[in-house]
Parts: sequence; structure tokens; C-alpha cells
Amino acid sequence: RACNNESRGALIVLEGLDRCGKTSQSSRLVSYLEGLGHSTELWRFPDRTTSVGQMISAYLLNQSELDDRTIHLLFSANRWEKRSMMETKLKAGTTLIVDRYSYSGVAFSSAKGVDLEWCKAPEIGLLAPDLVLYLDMPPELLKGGYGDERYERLEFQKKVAQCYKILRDPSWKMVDACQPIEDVQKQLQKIVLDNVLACRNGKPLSLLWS
Ligand code: Z5A
Repeated sequence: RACNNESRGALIVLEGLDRCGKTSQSSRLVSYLEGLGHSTELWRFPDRTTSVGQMISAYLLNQSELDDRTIHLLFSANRWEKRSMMETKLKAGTTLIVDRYSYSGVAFSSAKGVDLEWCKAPEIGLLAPDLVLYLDMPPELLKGGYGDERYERLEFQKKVAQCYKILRDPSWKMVDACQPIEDVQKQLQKIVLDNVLACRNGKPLSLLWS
């Protein structure tokens, strides 16, 4: 169904360190919004299903080596290849709950020492989220059980936390992710519902990083 901006869906992004609860909270938010009758989809980046996504996945699994800027551009390309579908869905009235987005791209690459502005450049012109939910958790308290993927190390996560701090703007909603899963969800639900309604009422789409 073709819709104008007045009934568009919201672009809602969850960000945070490794294993802070993004995936659990994202899928619960989708169920919550669907239960209220809002058309909603769960998206995640990297999207490992595309051919670019498969290259990213091999890198994260330490099955391939890539220069830091090369992998950065692949993560960005993985968002660009989904951009037009994203816009179509939003304009058709579907809300997208997105588990990681451009902020992960910039935070993780700049944590490796790549210049922050250089990291932002390929992201310019992607759709800007209507809402960024940051699941805040001190790196030391992350839910243990670091896996074997690249980046899943405490020292590196501390650097990523610093980079997220630089990127954070006053519109981000910071939620204490150390609380029980249900309490985090309750807080997110209220923030998200307000945002979904604002988007339905005509809030225009905008672009990163303008
Ligand atoms: N990356 C990048 O470099 N550039 C980019 O552009 C993008 C990403 C997009 C892969 O991401 C890596 O790619 C990631 C960033 C980088 N590297 N790192 N680190 P990913 O999304 O595939 O992996 P992830 O972020 O590490 O996701 P995850 O392991 O799935 O974690 P999570 O989604 O934040 O957490 P969870 O799966 O919901 O929860 C983890 C466990 O804690 C689980 O057992 C839950 O049941 C439990 N949990 C959740 N919440 C709670 C609470 N509140 N209390 C107690 N237990 C809880």
C-alpha cells in the first residue's frame, strides 16, 4: 500500500556493546508493536544473508583478513544495499526495529584507530533513525561468555564504549541495560510507542549525517 509521510513507519535503532541485550530487546519490541497492531519488522546489521554480508561474516569469524578500511566500507555497503528497501518499507507504514546501524560502524572502526570523520563519510545519505536506543552497560558488566568472534574482547569493548560516547547526541535515549530484561523492555516500550505515533503523525524522514 502506498502511503504518504503521514502514515509512515518509524526507523528505530538499538545500539550498545557486545551482548548488552540488543537482540533480546529488539525481538520483544517487534512482538509488542505487532500486538498493538503496528506493522513491524526486525532488521539487523550486519545482514549476513547478502554476498557482502557473507564477506563480513567470514571476517568476524576470523576466517578472512581484511584491511580496517576495507571492512569498514563493506559494513557501510551492507547498509547501502538495504537502503532503498528500508525507505520503501517505512513509506508503506512498516516500523523497522534495527539491531545495530551506522553508529556501530563508526564506533567499531574508530575504536581500531581509523579517523572518526573518515568513518562517517560513507554513511552520509543513509536514512537517519527516528530514534536511537542505547543499551547502556559498563564493559566490565557485559553478560560474560564472550564468544570467539573478532571484537569480543573486554579491552576492545572499552574502546568502543568511548567511541560511542563521542558519537552520542542529546536525542539518544539511554537505557540502563543492567536491569532485569522485563524492566528494560518496559522502558523501551514507552519510548518506542511515542516515537511510532510521532512518525505516523507526519514527522519527516531525514538523512545521516546532516
Ligand atoms: N559491527 C561493526 O564493526 N560495524 C558495523 O557496521 C556493524 C557491526 C553493524 C557483529 O555484531 C559485530 O559486528 C559486532 C559489531 C560489529 N561485534 N561485536 N562486539 P552482532 O550484532 O552480530 O553481534 P553482537 O552485537 O555481539 O550481538 P549479540 O552477541 O547477539 O549481543 P546482544 O544482541 O547485545 O545481546 P543478546 O543476544 O540479546 O543477549 C546476550 C545474552 O544476555 C543472552 O543470553 C540473553 O538472554 C541475556 N540477556 C539479555 N538481556 C539481559 C538482561 N537484562 N539481564 C540478564 N540477561 C540478559
